Amino acid sequence: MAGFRRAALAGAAVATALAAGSIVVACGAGSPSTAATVKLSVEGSYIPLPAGDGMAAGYLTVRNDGSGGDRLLRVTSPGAGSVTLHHSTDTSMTEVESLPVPARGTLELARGGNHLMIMGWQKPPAVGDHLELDLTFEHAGTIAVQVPVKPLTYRPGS
Ligand SMILES: [Cu+2]
Repeated sequence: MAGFRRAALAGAAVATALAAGSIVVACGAGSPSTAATVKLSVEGSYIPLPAGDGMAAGYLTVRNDGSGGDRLLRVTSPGAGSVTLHHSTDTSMTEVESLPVPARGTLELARGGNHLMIMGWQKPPAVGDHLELDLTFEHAGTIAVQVPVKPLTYRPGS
């Protein structure tokens, strides 16, 4: 909730949608015609059903159709105690402070790469459930996404 309040104080908007969130903001002090904008949408989110210890990964794509870059700073959930940002390599993974969303590009959280680590579920997740994730960005504010829990072996597009 602190994140929401901070975002609201900063004048950012909060968007909620069932399958995808989208938000547009202008930033920078320039005139409207020259200011960089970020135009974010969240696509393809899912959580493979955790194997049993309650620790789950979260995957999604943040698309930026704007001319300015942004940064994913924090993810929280009303249904989970902790959500952290992880960077993976072939042999290890480390928690990171933030992840960049390039201008006119995407931030991909996908198997084998960057991902969310979700712990402390309030109730054991089941396939078909949705978990709200509140993604807070440096410029775009907070976007809430309802993320579906999928079978452990689910692959996007399959
Ligand atoms: Cu991880």
